[in-house]
Amino acid sequence: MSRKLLIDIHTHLYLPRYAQLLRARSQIPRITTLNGEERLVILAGEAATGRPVGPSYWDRDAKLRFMDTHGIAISIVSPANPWLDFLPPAPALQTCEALNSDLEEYCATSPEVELGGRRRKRLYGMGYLPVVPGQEVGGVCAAVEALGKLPHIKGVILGTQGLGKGLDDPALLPMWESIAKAGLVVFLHPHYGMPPEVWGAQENGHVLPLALGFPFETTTAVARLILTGILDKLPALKLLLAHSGGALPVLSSRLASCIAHDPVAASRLAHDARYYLGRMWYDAVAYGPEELAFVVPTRGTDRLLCGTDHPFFPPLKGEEMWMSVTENLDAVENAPGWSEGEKEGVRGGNAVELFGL
Ligand code: 5CU
Repeated sequence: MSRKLLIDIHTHLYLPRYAQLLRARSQIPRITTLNGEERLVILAGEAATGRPVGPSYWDRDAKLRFMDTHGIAISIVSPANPWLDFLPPAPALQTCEALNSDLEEYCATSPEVELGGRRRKRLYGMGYLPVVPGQEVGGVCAAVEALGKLPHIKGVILGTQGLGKGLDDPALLPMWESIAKAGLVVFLHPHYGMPPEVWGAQENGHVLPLALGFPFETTTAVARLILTGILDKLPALKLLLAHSGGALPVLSSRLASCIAHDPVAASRLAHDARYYLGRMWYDAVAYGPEELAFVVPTRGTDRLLCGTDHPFFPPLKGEEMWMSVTENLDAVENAPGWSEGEKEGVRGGNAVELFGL
């Protein structure tokens, strides 16, 4: 494994206050107890027994140990799904403020590391937004403004439900404007996948919702967002896409061509769809060098950044090194035709640039 600078921009947590919230619930999302063991149940269609959950989700020392084991110098942590999506508007606002304050504290009191001759924290964060059905967009903008004042918060994590009508809802324009103004990175992340019935009756565990449902959700949400023309209106908006942008890199020319053949959609955009995809950033959580190569031709390696998806995908046999991490690092190492400098950028340099570390 490389000993060069490694920064993890896709790594999650449930803050202790959030875990408590899930423990108090009797419906999904929830943390329940089965035979004395805590279990996490968050996905639609997931068995009521869920999967094991423990300190790797909320304990900062566990996060730092994981980072040390895998040679990660700095992590930009983001709350794991489903964020505040299930709360009514007023509790979402209050909980958002409290959790973002917890997240700032979590990062501000983390150990330091030297980076380019300067001392840096090992943990920075991307915070919550109270984007839930029925919320006034003004409340969301106020949360963005508050986040922009927290010194260790570098962005926001955003799901796809919006205020109930998705991210292409015109009512969200003030939110995008305030995020761009605050200079925060938007980490777009899936949660809902596809309707459970598309996966059929055979029991396949989490395989299909995670392998296909998550990336398809991102693909659809981002295509819809592009089609609003938001990136023409807000050139400063920084969008970072989870799981290497889902299917978008491989569908980009098809999307561009379908738009070019549709007078209504085409008239809304100043550029070809590939231009907008080239304006976004992508995590390198694709698990294979060939798949990373799909992301690169139009995007360039300077828009790819390493991620682990910790604490999800733990090793089944408790191995110290997580396969979900080493597979992604090997993919960068073996990406066809990349120079050493480009690989170093993907491992850490591009994150320094994007997040202003
Ligand atoms: O394994 C999972 O369910 C997940 C999840 O919910 N969120 C995520 O980011 N990765 C894996």
